[in-house]
Amino acid sequence: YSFNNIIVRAPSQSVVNGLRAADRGSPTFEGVKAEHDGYVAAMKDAGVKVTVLPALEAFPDSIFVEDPALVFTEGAILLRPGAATRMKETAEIEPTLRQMFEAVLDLPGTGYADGGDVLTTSESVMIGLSARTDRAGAEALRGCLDKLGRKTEIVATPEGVLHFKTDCSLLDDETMLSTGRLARSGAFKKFKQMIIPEGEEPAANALRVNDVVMVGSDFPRTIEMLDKAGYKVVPLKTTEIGKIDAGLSCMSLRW
Ligand code: CIR
Repeated sequence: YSFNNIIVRAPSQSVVNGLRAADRGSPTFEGVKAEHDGYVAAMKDAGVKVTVLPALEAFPDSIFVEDPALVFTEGAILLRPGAATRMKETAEIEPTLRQMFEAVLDLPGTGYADGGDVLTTSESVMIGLSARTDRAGAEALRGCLDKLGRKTEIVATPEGVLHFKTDCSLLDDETMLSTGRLARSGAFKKFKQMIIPEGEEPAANALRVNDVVMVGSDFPRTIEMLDKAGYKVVPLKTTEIGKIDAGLSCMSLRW
C-alpha cells in the first residue's frame, strides 16, 4: 500500500452503459466524472504521481483500469479480462505500460483474469477465482508472478460477488478489511480481520494508499469503525460508480 505512481483513465460519456449485475439505474456521466476527479485529487494528496490516460468512448468500463493489467515496481502483466466487452481494453493500455515498465509480461494461454480479482499483500499475491477469472487464467497468472518473484495463492470468491476485491481490501500488512461472506471462506486466516458492518458490503472495496484509507462516503458505519481503529480515513463519493459495480480500487493501477 506504499505507492509512488498511479495510472487512471478519464471516464468516457459511454460510462453510463457500463456493465452491471443488477439494474439500480444508470450513473450519469457528470456524476462519474465528479467522483473520478475527487479520486484523482485524493491520490495527489496521498502523495502519488498521477498519469491520466484519455477517455475511450468504445469501452464504457475502461475507466476501471485495474482490470486489464497488473503492475508492480518490478514489472507489469497484461491480463485478459473475463467480460467480452472489456477484452480489448488490454491492447489500449499496453503502449503506456510498455513505456513505463521495463518488464511487461503477457498472460499466456486462453484463460481469463481480471485485476479486480488480484490482491497484493506483503506475503503473497492472492488470486480469487470468479466469473471473470477462471482456473486457467489464475494458473497462467501464477506463472507470470513466479517470473516476477512473487508467491501466489489461488482462492475462491463468494458466489454472486463480481471480483475478489469487491469484498476486501488490505488495511496494513497485518489487517484485512473484509465482508463477512468473504471472511467466512477462510482466505484471511493469517490476518487480523475487520468485518464490514452488515448492509455496507460495497464499502469493502476500500483503498489504502500510503498513510490514508480511502472509503466510500456512503458507508458511515465502516468509516466510524476504521476511524476508531486509528486509520486516517478519506471518505470519497462512489454512489455513481457503485451503480456499475465499481469501488475505489478499480479506478487505478498502483505501484
Ligand atoms: C465491470 O463489470 O467490469 C465494471 N462495470 C466494474 C468493474 C469494477 N472493477 C473492479 O472492481 N476492479
